[in-house]
Amino acid sequence: MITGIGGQDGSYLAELLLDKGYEVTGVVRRSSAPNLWRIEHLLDRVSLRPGDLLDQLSLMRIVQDVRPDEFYNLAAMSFVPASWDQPLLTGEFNSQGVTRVLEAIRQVDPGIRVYQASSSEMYGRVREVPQTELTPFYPRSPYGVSKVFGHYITVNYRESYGLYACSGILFNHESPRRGLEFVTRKVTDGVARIKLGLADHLSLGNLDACRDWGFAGDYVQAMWMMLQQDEADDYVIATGISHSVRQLVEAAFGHAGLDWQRYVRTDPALLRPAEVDHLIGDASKARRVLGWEPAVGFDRLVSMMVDADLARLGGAAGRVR
Ligand code: NAP
Ligand code: G4F
Repeated sequence: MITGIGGQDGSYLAELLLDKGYEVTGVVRRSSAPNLWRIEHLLDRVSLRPGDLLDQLSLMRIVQDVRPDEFYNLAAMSFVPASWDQPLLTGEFNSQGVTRVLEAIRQVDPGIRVYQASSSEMYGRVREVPQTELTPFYPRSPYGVSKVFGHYITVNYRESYGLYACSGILFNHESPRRGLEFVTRKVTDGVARIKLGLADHLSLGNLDACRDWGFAGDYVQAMWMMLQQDEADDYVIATGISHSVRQLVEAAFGHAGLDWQRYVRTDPALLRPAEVDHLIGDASKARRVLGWEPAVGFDRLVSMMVDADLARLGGAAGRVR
């Protein structure tokens, strides 16, 4: 069972589990216009159930009906800037939503294994470089704060009730299916638009921020591996290599044969009230215990995303012309 199956990670995880022969159920919240474009190619192979992290009864009912072996809680309000606009709702989804999931599992069938999608945003103003499972948290946004609660309530249900509950502390991971509001996809989409004559500039915020960017397809493998161990535990998942937004921009424009300095503008309105300056993860524990290794590096990730946006918009540009 996957909450957030229609999101970036949910779509890759559903593919991975189907390939392994799993029956996959996705939990999707009701919407007047369903947002299932990432899993359109899977719709005949997964079953979808209506449910919402805000609604305890819907979660209890789905868990009771389906009785999954593994529950991946990926649903969240995942865009950091939006968490300053809606801090209470962010907490309802990302903090209490996790408690609702854990409580549904505890009450219906405490034998269900559960994965919680925790985040490197919890490290915020980092206390240690690189960050490990033991590095103290110092979140810098309502999103980061909400994820710290989600992490600790997962640990707490494991320790209080013996649930097999894992918290994956994942560093940024991207793909052609990333939402257009996140910086990697905003850049690769912007590059494609400029290259195809659909735009003449790209506005960005802080170019100095550094992130440890990996490929989402690699990271969902780690989620699955965490639920296949003898004992539940928490793991950092990261590449161990960090790049600045400026380096991301150089790589993406360079891949399309463009000089980024001619097209990129900085807009102070895109700066955050409090920034996370530099994230870099140490995934030694995941390597040692799970045998997990990322396969896709930064340059291949960026070129894959630029190529995908060029292919997607190439048709649109042709139609516009
Ligand atoms: P995403 O693309 O934004 O997907 C989030 C999903 O959650 C969407 O399918 C969304 O459905 C669903 N959702 C939101 N609120 C919900 C609710 N109240 N009830 C049910 N479903 C709800 O995010 P992602 O990048 O795949 O990330 C997956 C998880 O990993 C998130 O928890 C995120 O915070 C965490 N994480 C991500 C990264 C990363 O770099 N991608 C790193 C660390 C942690 P709608 O279509 O209805 O909005
Ligand atoms: O791509 P971002 O919006 O991702 P951010 O804030 O690191 O959060 C993502 O990764 C987290 C894991 O660490 C997840 F938990 C979270 O759900 C999400 O997936 O921004 C990355 C960096 C920031 O420092 C931001 O200030 O890029 C900088 N940036 C510069 N210009 C920009 C922009 N970010 C966005 N979104 N848009 C810009 O124009």
